[in-house]
Amino acid sequence: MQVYFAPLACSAATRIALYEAQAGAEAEFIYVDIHTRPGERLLADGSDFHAINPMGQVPAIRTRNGEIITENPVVLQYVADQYPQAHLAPAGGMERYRLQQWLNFIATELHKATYIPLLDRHSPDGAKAFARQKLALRFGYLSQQLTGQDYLLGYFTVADAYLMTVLNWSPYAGIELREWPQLQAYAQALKQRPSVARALAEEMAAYSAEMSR
Ligand SMILES: N[C@@H](CCC(=O)N[C@@H](CS)C(=O)NCC(=O)O)C(=O)O
Repeated sequence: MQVYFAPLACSAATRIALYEAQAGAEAEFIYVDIHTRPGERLLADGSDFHAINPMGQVPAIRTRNGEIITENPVVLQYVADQYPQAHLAPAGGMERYRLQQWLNFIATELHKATYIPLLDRHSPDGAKAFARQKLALRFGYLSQQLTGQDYLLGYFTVADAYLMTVLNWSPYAGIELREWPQLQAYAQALKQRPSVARALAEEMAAYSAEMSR
């Protein structure tokens, strides 16, 4: 499997999932520059990533059969399904819908509606205020879900890989996680998990290298 990623972007969730499944060595991680050349999406060989994902967004994966899959909730479920022994996603039934519920919540309500306007240097103050005003309801709901259990579904799944990736942006988005003790405790505990610690350390090193170029 090839994984198109950008350092510290939402594609880090795929790296966490692969490390959790002890399958990092089976994946080829391909760097996409989404940070340093606005408007362009170049690969290291100078080719245009839009030819792979017309949206120019990470993550994208190429399966062993050559299929390209995009959209984080789908990419993560694909990875989970490749390594069923790692139990990164329920196989089916209501539990699978619960996983999809959380993946979509993270993608739409947190990642896109809340964090992106706060992270993007070009988003206007009005957009930032609009996003910030959404935070309390969303983080309150998450805190409730994480009260009395360590993971969104009660055990580690790809939804936790995605949530951790997004919460990790909090300092850069001006979000004080300490105002939500359950979320802060969740993030602190997950950062100790070997797959998460390794993935985030590697992503941070790649980000620092990118910024120093
Ligand atoms: N809908 C996409 C969004 C992915 C996305 O926003 N990726 C960001 C990185 S976290 C990106 O590639 N941004 C560059 C861009 O939007 O041009 C998904 O769920 O995978």
